[in-house]
Amino acid sequence: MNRQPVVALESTIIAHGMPYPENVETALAVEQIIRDCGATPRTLGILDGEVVVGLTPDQIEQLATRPGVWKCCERDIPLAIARRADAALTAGASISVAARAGIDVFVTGGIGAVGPTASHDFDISADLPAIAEYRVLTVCAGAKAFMDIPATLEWLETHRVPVGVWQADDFPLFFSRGSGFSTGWNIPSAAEAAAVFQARPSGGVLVAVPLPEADALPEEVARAAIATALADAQSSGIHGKSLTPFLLTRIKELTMGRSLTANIALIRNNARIGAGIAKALCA
Ligand code: PSU
Ligand code: MN
Repeated sequence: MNRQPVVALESTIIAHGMPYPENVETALAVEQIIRDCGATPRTLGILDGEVVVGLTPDQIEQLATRPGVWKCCERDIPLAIARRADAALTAGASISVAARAGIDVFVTGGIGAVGPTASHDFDISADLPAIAEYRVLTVCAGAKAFMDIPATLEWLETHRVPVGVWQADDFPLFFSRGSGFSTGWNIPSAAEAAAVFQARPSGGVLVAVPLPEADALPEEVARAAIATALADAQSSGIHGKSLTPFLLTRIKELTMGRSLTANIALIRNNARIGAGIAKALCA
């Protein structure tokens, strides 16, 4: 019996990653792209303490507009359930939910990674251990340029995660394309990504897709905006889980909206590639 191709999607990008109404428009457009490619989208979130695998458009709107929606990483899920909270799931939290629901492919924008000062503050995103542990293939556009990319790739190697780059060599930098760090696996096709996932006995696979050239920010533009945003975060005392949402908002202002255009383009692109891999896994 052939299984149906399904693609899981996260909701932190909706509630905390983009402004309203672009967040809802993008979430619904991404679902439609996946349907148009012949797969079924399932956006994940928590409403009133209930884990929902496949939010309705109305529920997506609620997560985007209700006040006080949590940014929920995996360790926060039990508390969100106990408190009957509304919670958007990070990539790592979504991967854990997708694994439990038997969904093989998860599509996101950027993943959390090893932070620039991790060697003394231990700021390593919980996205990474989820990617390593759960039986899910994650499609992303890399990690933001201020993350420690070589340390992130080392972490993934230590934890035995195959990391491929879609039809390119360099691990991408979310808003821009090449980081200068090769992962050693240039993925030519959805069929090969699927075959690698199937050949791995347990745990996940990471597929990093450079965003389309036309929508990419030049690396200097992205780096300059990120540096200013990071300095602003520091002077405003922003840290921990508030940092990524703060930076995304500030970078959008500093780039006069170009970072948001890039973000929307990359998640749409990832959806198309993720749907293709989900179909290859069912072929
Ligand atoms: N990076 C982005 N955009 C995002 C996120 C990360 O460029 O929207 C979100 C994802 O949901 C990711 C989470 O799982 O932030 C990582 O948060 P942290 O860095 O606090 O682990
Ligand atoms: Mn962090």
